Amino acid sequence: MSGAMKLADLYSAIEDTARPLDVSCSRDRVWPILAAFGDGEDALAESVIAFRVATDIGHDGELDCRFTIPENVDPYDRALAKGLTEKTGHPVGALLPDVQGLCPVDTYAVDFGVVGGFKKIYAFFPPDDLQDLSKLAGVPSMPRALGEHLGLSDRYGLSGKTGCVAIDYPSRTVNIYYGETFPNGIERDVILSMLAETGQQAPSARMLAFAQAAFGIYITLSWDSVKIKRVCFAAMTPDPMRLPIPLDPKIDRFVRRMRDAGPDGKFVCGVASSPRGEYYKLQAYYQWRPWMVELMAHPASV
Ligand code: GPP
Ligand code: MG
Repeated sequence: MSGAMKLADLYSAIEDTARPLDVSCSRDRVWPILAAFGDGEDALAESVIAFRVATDIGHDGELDCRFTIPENVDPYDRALAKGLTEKTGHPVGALLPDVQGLCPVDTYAVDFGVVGGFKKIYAFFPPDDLQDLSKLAGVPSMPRALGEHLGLSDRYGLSGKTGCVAIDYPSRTVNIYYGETFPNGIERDVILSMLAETGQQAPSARMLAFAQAAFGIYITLSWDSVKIKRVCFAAMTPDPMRLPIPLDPKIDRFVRRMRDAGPDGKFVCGVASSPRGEYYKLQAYYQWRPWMVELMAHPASV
């Protein structure tokens, strides 16, 4: 793809994607977030950009947009400087600087809701230098839940393989993504015992079937509890319609649109267990760059 994509094109694409989802999109709200992470109209020309919807009630009426940012931008400094998030004494505010002090970061991405505004910063580690979970658990501002679950990660061979950390500022949660994990899918028994051992509800037959095709797992932690809040299984697919996922008419429209318009129909679908029950996530790439596959640790496709 050429570098011709301008911020204004991206803004139009967000509006066009939001409309059939009945998500209200305002330029005053969205533009400052796009403009915050790069200078000039071409700032995101080289970025990987994706749109995401989810099927749970908490995500209804929302469209999330996530994109990698230029190398010279520190995302948390920039988010503070542009007033996208407030300085805080909560450990969530110390986490990115702490991780940066300890681990090499290859690429950053940010996530925002068209309605809800700025949400997350993703720090991707180099694909050939995935990070030790025990090192991350030792980060002073990291939720304690990570340290509590090191044994579990060890048992599943996941400990030395953290590919990415995402920090959600308004929700005050952290996602830990395991990289280079299950290129051939995940065994049924592994899924069942992992969910049981992390205190999640038993999965539905549909979740279990979907999770077996997943290439990756990530967990969500908070500072409020030593329990793992969510466990999510992610699979890459050219066509989510093929997967056993219930899609309501709005999401169905989103998938069809992105399937026809997106770069070779690349989607990452996820199923998450959470305290409010299972839900599905559909992420469609709007602008793709081949190196994203490296950061995703060579995902298998279903
Ligand atoms: C999956 O988690 C998303 C990513 C690993 C990053 C995608 C980044 C790009 C630049 C495409 P999530 O953010 O959807 O998790 P959650 O459901 O907790 O928001
Ligand atoms: Mg997602």
